[in-house]
Amino acid sequence: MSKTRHQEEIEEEENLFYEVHEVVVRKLGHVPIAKGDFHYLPKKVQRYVAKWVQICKPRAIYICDGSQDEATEVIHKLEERGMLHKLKKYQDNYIVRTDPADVARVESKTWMCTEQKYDTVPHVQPGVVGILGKWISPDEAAEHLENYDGCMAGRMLYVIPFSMGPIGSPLSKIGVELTDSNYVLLCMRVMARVSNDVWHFLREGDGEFVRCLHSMGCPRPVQRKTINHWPCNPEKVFIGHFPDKREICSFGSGYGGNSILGKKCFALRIAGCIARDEGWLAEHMLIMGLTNEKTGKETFLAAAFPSACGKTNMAMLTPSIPDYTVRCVGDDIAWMRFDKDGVLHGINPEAGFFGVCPGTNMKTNPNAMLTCMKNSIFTNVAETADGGFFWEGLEDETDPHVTITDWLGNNWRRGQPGKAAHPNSRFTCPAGQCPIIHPKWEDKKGVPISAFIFGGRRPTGVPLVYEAFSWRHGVMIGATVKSEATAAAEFAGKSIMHDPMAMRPFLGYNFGKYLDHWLSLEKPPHKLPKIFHVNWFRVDEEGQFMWPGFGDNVRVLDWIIRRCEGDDSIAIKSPIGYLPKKGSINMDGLGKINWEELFSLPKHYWTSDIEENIRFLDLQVGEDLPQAIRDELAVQKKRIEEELFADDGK
Ligand code: OXD
Ligand code: MN
Repeated sequence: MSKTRHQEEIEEEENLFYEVHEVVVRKLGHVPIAKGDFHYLPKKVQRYVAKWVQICKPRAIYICDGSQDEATEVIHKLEERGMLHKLKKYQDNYIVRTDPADVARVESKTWMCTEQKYDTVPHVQPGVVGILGKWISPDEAAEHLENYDGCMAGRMLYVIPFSMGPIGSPLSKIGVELTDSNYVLLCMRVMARVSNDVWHFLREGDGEFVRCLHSMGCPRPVQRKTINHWPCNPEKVFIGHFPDKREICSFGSGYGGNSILGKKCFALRIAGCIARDEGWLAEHMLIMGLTNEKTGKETFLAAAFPSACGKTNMAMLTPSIPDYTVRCVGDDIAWMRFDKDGVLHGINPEAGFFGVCPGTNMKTNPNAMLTCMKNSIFTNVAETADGGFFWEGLEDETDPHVTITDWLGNNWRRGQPGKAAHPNSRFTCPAGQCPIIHPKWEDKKGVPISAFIFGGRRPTGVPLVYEAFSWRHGVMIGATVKSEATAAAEFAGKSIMHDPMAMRPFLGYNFGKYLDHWLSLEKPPHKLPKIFHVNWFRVDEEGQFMWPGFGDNVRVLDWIIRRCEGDDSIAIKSPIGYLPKKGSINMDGLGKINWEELFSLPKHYWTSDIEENIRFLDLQVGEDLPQAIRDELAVQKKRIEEELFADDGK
């Protein structure tokens, strides 16, 4: 196979480096090392750092070691500057307000850069604007990269060694992030494993690491007025991924998903490409373990939901029935590989939770609340005068007389129009603090996964739960995931959007090839997880939720687990998959639940839904759509036409 331009660039740099190593180090010599020993870094890392130091021109280099002293030093600096302050109600919790122009992932400025366009995006039908991945040519990307010239002038460059996944696990991967934002450093310390040990590991292993460059894009003296001590450059935001080079270059935004590069950029988009090449899966999934209290048997489930559908709530749910103990392995991303016996094992590559605050409270997610009582960072939340955090959903847990300052720094009164906290305000907290964190959450082998669950916010038509007939049918169900739009990205409103496999914003390569990759996993000795679809969000004619959700979702998970154990007596065949037989989900103590409505399949809904799905995939994936998925869609359409009766759904 011929080398891509990116691979050639890497090799060229490599050769050059050995020749000019001394020069590189001498050049660095103009830029003082504020902390750490540059010569101690593996050679490849030295070269990577040297390259960007020469371009970005920081005032000094700070090589992070992950120690507590390091965090204390940075926190003090930021406190002095006024960017961050302590929430004195808790232990070592801090609040940060961003520039209001920098509050979410910017999907319109997030690109994958490959030489061949169709490596990144599918062949959409003529005239169609593709929504599954965004491609940028190397030439266009090069123009954006020009913005890095001098972008760190007057600022410190932090070199952050990190591991996604437990250091040393065969399922883990190493990254090095270069950033001029100390807020990003603080968040990376929570969300990834930042440690000096990474250097040893790189030296002992294959030396491969994902290159992660981040700049706020505000060299000193600043050109743009800094708001809330939050430098950013919204006009020039660029989140570029270079899968051939295993490199990410992020510019202009300090917000989480754009800047904490271990997360969406590395652990989903770049890792997705690595997973395709190496035969594993990097997915937007939580992992949870449920132990049956009677039998002691534990089952691990991985669930994919579009952003802001309550993944964090589900990952650490408090069961409303005593039958199960739930423990959390991860709330957002799963890396999974089949072992030699064909069992799929998953790890959570992250070390922390970066959760949406509004809606989180002691009723909806007590475990998340307890996780973030210390050592956490709160971004764009409101603050109470007694040093607490506040956001929509905490009304009943907050002194009604306390004064509140909203996320913009203004006085805020309950009941006034507008939100106290930004809808995408976040807590960043160490996963290890979660009261129900699984003892194996850092197990290097990972945990065995029995089922995949897809879901979305689907107010109409979609039943509480159904099960795929087969792996292929399940992949088709995943490919047609849809949900109401979210505040986690820049979109507004409540339209239903396609979000295939809950991966739409996080796809690292052509979605048709991604489906091929999933389908290719159906081979010996792989023991494939069963696939389910759930919908906690169906509403009745009055617009009321038909299912209580939250801790009661365990009742649905119980049905799923019994299906995984092979209980055939609890399912009935329907045109869209297996549905629970009436009464097979434990509804004890729930009051009035309208089973018929909750599981109804209105013919008009499913007819237009399947037609819309076929159209969507045809327009958006075109010739790249695997034939197996086309076939699954066609037979599902036929089943809907032939087996659903018009009066089935009221
Ligand atoms: C997130 C998301 O996890 O947007 O932040 O999915
Ligand atoms: Mn997510």
